[in-house]
Amino acid sequence: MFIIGELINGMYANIGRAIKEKNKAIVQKCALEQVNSGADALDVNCGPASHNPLSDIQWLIETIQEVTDKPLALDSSKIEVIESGLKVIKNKPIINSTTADSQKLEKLIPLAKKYQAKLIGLTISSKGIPQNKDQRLELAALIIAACIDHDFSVEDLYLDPIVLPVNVAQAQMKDILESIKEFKIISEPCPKTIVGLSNVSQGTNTRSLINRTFLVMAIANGLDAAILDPLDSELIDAAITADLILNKQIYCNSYLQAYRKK
Ligand code: THG
Repeated sequence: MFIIGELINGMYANIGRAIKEKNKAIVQKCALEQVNSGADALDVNCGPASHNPLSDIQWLIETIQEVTDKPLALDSSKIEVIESGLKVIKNKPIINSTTADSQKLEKLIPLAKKYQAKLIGLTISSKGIPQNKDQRLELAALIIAACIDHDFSVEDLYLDPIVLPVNVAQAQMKDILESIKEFKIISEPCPKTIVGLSNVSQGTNTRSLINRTFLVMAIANGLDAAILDPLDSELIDAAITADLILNKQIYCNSYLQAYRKK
């Protein structure tokens, strides 16, 4: 499981304040804690309150790159913010994200090629969030077709079915999980899959348990990557154990210690 730490997001009060006050220490501590807990990459999002997202994203990236060389996922719905971030990123970037809308695909796929970035494709369009599995697969096929048209490797594409909170979209959970499995059979070579895990538990009072249970079910459906809170050690242990049960790691009595990434 490829783990992208979600905590550098201006939506969190401490990070929002750090961006405003240009407090490097808070951002750098958050980056290192996530990496030391097993994050393979870090999501970077200025948050909805940023007045200067083009410069804020560059400040965040440069601040994080002073303490770690892990890949960074540029998380913004604005193409200009992603483009601004790409200019200062050192290691192989992850673009988070494009939608299935042609005006986004036509700009972001060439940018991903230019910067040799991985690309996250949300199965969403200007018509809104899909209501079922078929709509998700239709949007996934549009994104894959655009990648093929631009000669962008589908293996560098991570399709995201859009995870919704279980307390508002309970009837869709099964479709979301099945989409993860079926995205893989749309094309050969097949795309990778990713979710924003914490969405599933928003507004509930058993967040950690819901996150952990959904993650294990998604891994059973073939999930490749997740944006999540790596400081939740029970969540990380569940992901390691799910990989073990799927025979991706060799069992030993101390497998948790052995496979926790340092
Ligand atoms: N897919 C992709 N990228 C994404 C998402 C996705 N990026 C953003 C988001 N979804 C993933 N990141 C988060 C980060 C935090 C929370 C949820 C998802 C979260 N935050 C607390 C809340 O809203 O309750 C905030 C708590 C606080 O303010 O302190 O749950 O789906 N590709």
